[in-house]
Amino acid sequence: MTGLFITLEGPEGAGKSTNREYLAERLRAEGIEVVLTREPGGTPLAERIRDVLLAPVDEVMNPDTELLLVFAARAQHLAEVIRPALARGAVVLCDRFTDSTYAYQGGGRGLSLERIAALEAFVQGDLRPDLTLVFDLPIEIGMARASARGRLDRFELEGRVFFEAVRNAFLKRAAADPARYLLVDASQPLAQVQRALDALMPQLLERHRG
Ligand code: T5A
Repeated sequence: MTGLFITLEGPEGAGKSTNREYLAERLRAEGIEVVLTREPGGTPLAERIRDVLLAPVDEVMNPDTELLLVFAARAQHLAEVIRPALARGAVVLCDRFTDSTYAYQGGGRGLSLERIAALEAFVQGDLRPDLTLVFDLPIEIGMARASARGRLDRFELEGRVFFEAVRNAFLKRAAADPARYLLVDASQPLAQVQRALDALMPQLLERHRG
């Protein structure tokens, strides 16, 4: 048995958390150890960095500061949670990972993709997700779902141009590597989205068996 690293990505309110729980239930029913985690965050220290990243404050956060905080949290998360879980043979289901950095800090903020790639290599070495599910939907549907939850975080306060750039960055990454990415139409009713995940189960079980 081998560990399997699966990330769930997409714009705000796309259903990543909801579907992460669903996949976890399906995998656990097969007797597989599943580690559910998220970024930024996943450890007490990384969750403190998350609070800094998400809390709206008067001082504008410099985009480089934002980028470095995201990778600082990731370094902690990898060392404390992700690498040990994969070494035990668990399936790690992570709500957002480095594709979000390419989409938000690269696409949204306009930071250099080469700079992001350099930090990715520094923090992750050659570790990349085995599979990335990109939940895609029009911006207005995702924002309506996210807003229904109440107070908006620092990213959710951005405007339409920012979110279009984020969405396009995810789509571009998914199109460039179809072997690693699976695009899911997240604008469909939840039952239909979950049918697409059901269809993925045989492949996941086979890959986990190695
Ligand atoms: N960030 C993160 C960066 O900028 N750089 C990085 O490197 C990283 C890792 C994190 C923020 O940090 C930024 C990006 C983010 O802005 P977050 O809370 O993890 O924030 O991300 P959000 O996208 O804000 O999380 P959300 O909870 O809003 O979205 P989810 O998890 O995609 O959506 P979910 O599952 O909570 O669903 C939202 C609502 O929609 C319903 C659900 O029941 C729920 O009420 N829903 C559906 N309704 C109808 N049909 C469907 N198909 C539905 N699917 C879900």
